[in-house]
Amino acid sequence: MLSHARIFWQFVYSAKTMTDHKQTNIMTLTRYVLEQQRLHPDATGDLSIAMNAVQVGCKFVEACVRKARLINLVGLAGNQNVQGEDQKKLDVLSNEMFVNALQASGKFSFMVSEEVDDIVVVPEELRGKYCITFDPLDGSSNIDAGVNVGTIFGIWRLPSGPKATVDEILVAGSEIIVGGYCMYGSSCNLILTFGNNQVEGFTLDPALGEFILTHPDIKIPNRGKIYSVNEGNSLYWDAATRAYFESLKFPTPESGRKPYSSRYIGSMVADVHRTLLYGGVFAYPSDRKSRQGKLRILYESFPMAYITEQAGGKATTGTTRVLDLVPKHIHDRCPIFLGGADDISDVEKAFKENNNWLDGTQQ
Ligand code: FDP
Repeated sequence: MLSHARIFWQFVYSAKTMTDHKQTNIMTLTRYVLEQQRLHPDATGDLSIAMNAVQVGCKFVEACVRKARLINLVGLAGNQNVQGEDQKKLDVLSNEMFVNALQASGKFSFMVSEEVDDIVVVPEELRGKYCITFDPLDGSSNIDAGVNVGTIFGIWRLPSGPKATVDEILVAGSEIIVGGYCMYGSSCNLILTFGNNQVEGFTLDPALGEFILTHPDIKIPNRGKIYSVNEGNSLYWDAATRAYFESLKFPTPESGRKPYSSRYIGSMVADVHRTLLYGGVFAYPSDRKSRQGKLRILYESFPMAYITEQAGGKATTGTTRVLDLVPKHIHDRCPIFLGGADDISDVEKAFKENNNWLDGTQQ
């Protein structure tokens, strides 16, 4: 979309116009996807159909999250409610919904879900040219407390199309073609990039049941004022990680900076969303207990790193660009620092100058 058109949409979709429904020319997510399709005259429309399935999955999860407490969707899978009926944990239910919707679209051959141990192989008659990786309900340990949770997804084109074999899934993150997440919070926001240095944010209008473009062309500030990390792990950090966070909390007089504020929700989608909008750094570094950090490469780190880069930011393990990683197994993890370009350059510098678990200098 052209930049003057962006300004137009930003103006049109103020919170007021969303609620009063007087606008008759609105940029829904479906319309946006179709416009992107039109920019590529050779496009088959497959990706648009695939995105429709993702959208349906997100709307379903949003509806469930909203009423989870009321209809016994919180708690552990395997529990029974007072009527003696089996309860389905919200993340199990979300996974089932996504798998069914994505499979039915006929556009995917493989799916990798946080909730499923093995690759989900789509039956031959429904196979398509894409692979999707997703975490249907990320941050679910927060769900009982009503904290924001989200769905994260990444889409890859399979070089051999519907005839692809599973080894085509484990490729570098830079091969990703769509990255997105949907945050279920005080409002439901879907953030999406197809590349081209464009990241767009949509908000679900519950009355219309449509995602409306509300945050066009998101750009992450080069430098922020907030850091977001689980400091409870700091005992186990390496010297590089400690040095970096110390530099944010105790800036030198020469830097001319004030100490950064700390914000950590403990739900990746919510922490990344804030970082994207306000700037700063979100991190889940490696530590002595978990040398590969906690977050999963295929369906957490890759999509979030892609979104961050397309918004003008950077994502690193400390020593390597996240999107240069090639996972060996579908549920592999990696350390991650993502945020504004200047903030992440400081992380890279700290790792060059200090011992760390990643290059083996810290033992
Ligand atoms: P959760 O365990 O609640 O599903 O990878 C999952 C995740 O949440 C991320 O969303 C979040 O950033 C991270 O784990 C939080 O981990 P800690 O509790 O160890 O800080």
